[in-house]
Amino acid sequence: MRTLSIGSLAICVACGVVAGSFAAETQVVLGSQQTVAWTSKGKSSTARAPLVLDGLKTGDIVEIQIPAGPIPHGFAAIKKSGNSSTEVKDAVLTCGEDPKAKPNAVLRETECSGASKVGTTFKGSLKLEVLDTLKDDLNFWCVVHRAAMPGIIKAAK
Ligand SMILES: [Cu+2]
Repeated sequence: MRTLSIGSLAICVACGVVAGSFAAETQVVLGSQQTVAWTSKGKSSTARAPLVLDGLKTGDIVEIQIPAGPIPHGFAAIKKSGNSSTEVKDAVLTCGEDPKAKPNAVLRETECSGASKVGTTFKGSLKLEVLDTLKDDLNFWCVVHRAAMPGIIKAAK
């Protein structure tokens, strides 16, 4: 009994040290199954007001979650030019891509057990790690609902 409690204490101390030094955070973005919107931390996107994810640091994770349901969604980075937007591929290093091929990438897809989910509709989770190249705002949208479902990823200032 005594040996057990000492062992538990040692484990707790080690966990505290690990938790304290590991600062990366995950911001979860949900593709709503009630309406055409991204939601995160109680906020929702609209066609006129993008969902804003801010304070992102190198190593943080943006996790796009799309639950099973009637409304399909997907994630793609976009570039804005005046009133129009176009999907861009150079901003996200996707599964299986050589980092040297995309020196301008600001996000990296992780958990690559299959084909990349970037730019496609999917159900489940897409995790994107913030790279140290993220300085400028990165705009994104849903590949299905496009301009009706915008978002912005902002680096910590
Ligand atoms: Cu959508």
